[in-house]
Amino acid sequence: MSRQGQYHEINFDGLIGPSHNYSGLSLGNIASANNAGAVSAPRRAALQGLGKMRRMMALGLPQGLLLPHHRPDAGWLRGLGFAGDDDAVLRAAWRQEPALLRNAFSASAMWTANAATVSPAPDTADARCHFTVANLSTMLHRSIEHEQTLRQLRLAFADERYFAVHAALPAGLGDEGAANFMRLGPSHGVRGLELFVHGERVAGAAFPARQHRAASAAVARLHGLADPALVRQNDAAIAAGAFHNDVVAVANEQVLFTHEQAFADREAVHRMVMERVPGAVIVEAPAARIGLDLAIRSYLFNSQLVTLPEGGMALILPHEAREAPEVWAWLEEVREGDNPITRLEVVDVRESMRNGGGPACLRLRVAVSAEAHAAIDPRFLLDEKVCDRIEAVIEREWPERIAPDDLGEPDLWHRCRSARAALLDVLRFAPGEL
Ligand code: SUG
Repeated sequence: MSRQGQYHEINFDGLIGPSHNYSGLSLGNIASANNAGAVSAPRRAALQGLGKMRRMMALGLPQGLLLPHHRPDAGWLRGLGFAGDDDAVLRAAWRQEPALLRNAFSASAMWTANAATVSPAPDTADARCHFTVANLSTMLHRSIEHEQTLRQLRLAFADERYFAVHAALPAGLGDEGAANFMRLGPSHGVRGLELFVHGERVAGAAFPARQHRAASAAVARLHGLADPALVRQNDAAIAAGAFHNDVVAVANEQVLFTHEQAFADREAVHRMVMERVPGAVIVEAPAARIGLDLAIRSYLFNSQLVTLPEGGMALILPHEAREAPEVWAWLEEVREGDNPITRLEVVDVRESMRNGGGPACLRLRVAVSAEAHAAIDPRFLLDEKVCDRIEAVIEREWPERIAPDDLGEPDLWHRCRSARAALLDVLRFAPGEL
């Protein structure tokens, strides 16, 4: 097994696409429902996302990116029987089935925590880093993503000496990727405990359980994990709007940062973590101090918990957590307390937040050795110069605002297409490569 010091984590953020809008497509996602029909600001959204990536780099952390998908996806609509060239397809869909066009328009691929589940090499039977693309089959607009995600991941992580990228599971098994997955271990470079969190169908429940147990088990088998843990999410958390587990818990190395009501059997999860993770630290928000509703409104658990190069860990939190006084007071106690969290960093990702996507939703974590890092397609890795180039494209090409009725406008369709093409060009992807 590789030595632990050589391993580090790269966060691959989804760049927020030019079609970002508020269509209220996600049942069980309260922010998405509350903002349905609002006017979005794609340019501001993408700049906020890029700003977060720059903040991570300023902390000395490597940063990657995944690209917006082709939207509106006329090809998908063609598969639903609309015919002709792209404009004809989109026009007919808008006239006959506007709900389908809204699905084909979604920029939801930005939330790359849902792109795939990733098991780093120290955990897997063949000592390669394994990815399984998430099928996202519970939500129609998200079920469109997996083909383009697979293409990107197979390109970025093409080197089969280090990486294995599995296609999405069959649609009947709901799989939402790393948003329902945590890895705990003394460091990124030694075998860890991989914890898969699923929901169960509950009669009469208002919201769906998006991650199915059988899907988690299949991913664990595909990745060749020795002893994965399959843990049930608390029904009350799903009912309160925690449509993914990463809305109520996040882990990094030996630390589990969680809400008291995240899991169906809290004691069993805590016991397992303490037994199986050397030096484990559980930082838990008591429900009496931070109720589930407040946790979900402020998204404090949808923060990125990252190891800092100088030692210690930082929580990368959304502004909404800073603005809730009870939440911030508790977070300050955590920072001062006896645990590895030494820094609280607040980022503005409000445009994404209004669709239920906080800092942690916007990134896919990939822990790699130095050699595996060097084998990643460099076009998916960022430095300040590349960020500058991306920023210029966003400023020039991304729409400033999208109102609900704009989705039927050919000008917007063309603009979304040409903006993405300009981005791919600047990042040196050949036309048709993605
Ligand atoms: O799947 N929102 C996303 C938010 C995903 C958040 N990801 C994590 N928790 N990791 C979702 O519900 C809203 C789209 C709309 O309503 O237009 C949306 O898809």
